[in-house]
Amino acid sequence: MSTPSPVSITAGDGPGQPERTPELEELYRGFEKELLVPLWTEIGDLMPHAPQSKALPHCWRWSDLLPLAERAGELVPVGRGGERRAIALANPGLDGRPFAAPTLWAAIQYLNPREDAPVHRHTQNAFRFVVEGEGVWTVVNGDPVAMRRGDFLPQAGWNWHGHHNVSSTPMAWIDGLDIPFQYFADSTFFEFGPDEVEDTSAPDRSRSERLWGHPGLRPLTHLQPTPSTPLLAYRWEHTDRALAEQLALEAEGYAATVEPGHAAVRYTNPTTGGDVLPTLRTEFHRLAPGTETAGRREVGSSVFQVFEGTGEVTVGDASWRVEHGDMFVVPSWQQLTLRSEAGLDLFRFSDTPVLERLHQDRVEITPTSKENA
Ligand code: GTQ
Ligand code: FE2
Repeated sequence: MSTPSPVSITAGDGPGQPERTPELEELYRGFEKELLVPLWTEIGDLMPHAPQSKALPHCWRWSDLLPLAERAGELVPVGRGGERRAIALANPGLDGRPFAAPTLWAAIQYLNPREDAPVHRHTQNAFRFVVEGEGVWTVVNGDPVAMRRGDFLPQAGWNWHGHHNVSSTPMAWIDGLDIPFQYFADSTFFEFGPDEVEDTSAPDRSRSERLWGHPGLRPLTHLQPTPSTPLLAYRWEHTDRALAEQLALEAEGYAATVEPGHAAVRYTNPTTGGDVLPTLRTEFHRLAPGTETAGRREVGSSVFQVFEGTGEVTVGDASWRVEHGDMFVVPSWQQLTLRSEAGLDLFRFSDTPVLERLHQDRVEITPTSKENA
């Protein structure tokens, strides 16, 4: 008996479809046997008029994520093989795969007091964002980097890294990686390092911050651009102040925000001014109280985490009231509108650098109804 063909062709009835005759069915069975697929039965799915993401808008609540991560902290050890106590957000439109969007991995990771996540490296680009807590140092190529509330910690592909909780309290944070993109591109390599994080010191500032963390100042020993940022921590105090100053300048009569009441910054690579990582764009957005953004849709996917405040988020046909820690996904070409109540702080990451480099980026802004009226 021959193995069944993985190809299955369904005759359609729409425009441009041939008449369904026994001869046609026989032709289609011939295609299936020879592993051939005609364009005319697939064109609507493969070449839509605009992106039709299989991913769905979805919001994961911090009040659901954190208790489950805590329970995993009780039941699941961290060690060689499993590597990380990281729990990925699985988009409901993507067949249960651990992908928040077709290109993006987003996870909550959890470390108990004095626990070590073993050293490894991989081609996938990664970052951590800390919505609350402290006590973990991520050790990147031997450089221990403190992780504290509001900090953004990029970690480019192929750098050795492990995490170490030096404190007496557990800590949770979120990870973003380009795992799905590299999975579909078949570009992934992975290596184990030592089983234990070697440098368990806990310096206040990493060597990378001591070299690179001075605004507008570049060491003359490092003038070559690097594809990923050499700065391993972007501290909350800087992000917070940059956003506060944008809103203050706007209030003082300078048009310093991206739109009224909406301040935003992008984390950048100090050697290029471009994105911190080759495949991931990361930003922080702050809406002043009672602000509504214009509707925005763009090619590519993004994931947000609410840092502080409350508001209402609309993505395509979905709408949620969001608060601290909640995470939501905006699939490609779905319109996003944000409304703050008493203010809203949001961390965002997206696959935009990939799309820009391939010249597939596109953005469409729809003014809010208030401005229309
Ligand atoms: O912390 O090194 O969420 O390698 C997924 C893969 C975290 C990590 C994730 C990883 C890591
Ligand atoms: Fe990793």
